[in-house]
Amino acid sequence: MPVSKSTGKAKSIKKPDVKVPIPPKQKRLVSGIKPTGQLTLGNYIGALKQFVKLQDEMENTELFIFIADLHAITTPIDRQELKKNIRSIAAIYLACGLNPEKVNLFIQSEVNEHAVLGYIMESTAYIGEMERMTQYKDKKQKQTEGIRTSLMTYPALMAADILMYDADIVPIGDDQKQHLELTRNLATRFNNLYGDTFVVPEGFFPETGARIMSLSDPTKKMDKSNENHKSYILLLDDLASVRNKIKSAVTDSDALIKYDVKKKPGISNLLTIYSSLTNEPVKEIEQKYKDKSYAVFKADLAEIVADALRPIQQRYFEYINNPKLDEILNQGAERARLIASRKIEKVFKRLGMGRVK
Ligand code: ATP
Ligand code: LTN
Repeated sequence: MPVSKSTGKAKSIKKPDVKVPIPPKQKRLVSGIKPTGQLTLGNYIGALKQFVKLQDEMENTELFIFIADLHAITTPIDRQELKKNIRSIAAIYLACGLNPEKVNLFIQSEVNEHAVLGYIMESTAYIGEMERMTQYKDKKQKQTEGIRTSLMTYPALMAADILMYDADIVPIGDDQKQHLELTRNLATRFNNLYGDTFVVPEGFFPETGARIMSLSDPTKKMDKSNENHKSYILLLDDLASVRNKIKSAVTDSDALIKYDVKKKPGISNLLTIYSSLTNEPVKEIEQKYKDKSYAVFKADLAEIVADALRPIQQRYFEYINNPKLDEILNQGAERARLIASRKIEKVFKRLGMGRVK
């Protein structure tokens, strides 16, 4: 600092009269996918495609996208399969167009703080809230014995995943709405109890395709954990079987190509897939196929799906055995750990835990 010759005191510098623009606060986007199986077309349309779009469209936003392997052990899973799924999903993320320059891509279990904050969220949530979760009730029904405690408490871990990074925005499919609402409640409750700590996040739901349905039972969600292989399309399915699955998708008997989820769930689901992959509005697709048969519509859709998957599959094989994939995951985990460790320190302080001052 300059010093006055006469008084020896520090001279204050007159600031130039120019307004320096304050840079907008960086936003954060967080989302994850469970490595419980190979990814489906539902995951692609409802999640991956949205991540890529958001990465390209959102300015001033840092993305945290992770493979939620801690969530994958809420139900039994073979260790070799889990290992394979984790790597495969990471490669698919990149193959679908996630750019590691813009996105922190990492594996959840490599950032220990997730489990710690998950426990703290369990200590913020009430049992009644957990028991009310629709996904828990559905999944519990599918198992007869050995239902794991974490199947019920898992929304607390999901809340931790989101709140850890002060996420402003969380892109998710329709089925995760209830979990996000719970996350918002837990953040607010914690803030009220212990002082402002967490950002209350907003969900982001795709306009079309938030819920792609099963091809064999269009009243149920297309789900990679389903036992019927014809009910879903995997992103890595060979293209001949992709075409077959589309062609044998369940539709009704009146051959009218019209969107009506209640009366015609099968064809409505196929229209949604068509519209999500081509960006054509459903109304225009209905018009285009006004006088055409289901068979013609399905044959065209089969090609559209195959065309969408072909480049993804090509890029997938470039990544899967490439050490570059590990570099990207290391880099992502490092950045995530930095933010997560700071957050946990703050949370411990708020709670009066340990010796943090
Ligand atoms: P599981 O069958 O093990 O419950 P899942 O596919 O429902 O798995 P994730 O793989 O964790 O769950 O889902 C990742 C993202 O993909 C979530 O945002 C979820 O909402 C979205 N998603 C999953 N299935 C569909 C679907 N059929 N339609 C649209 N989005 C989906
Ligand atoms: N619960 C989600 C996966 C998931 C997630 C998250 C999504 C785990 N943690 C955080 C968004 C943000 C699912 O089952 N699809």
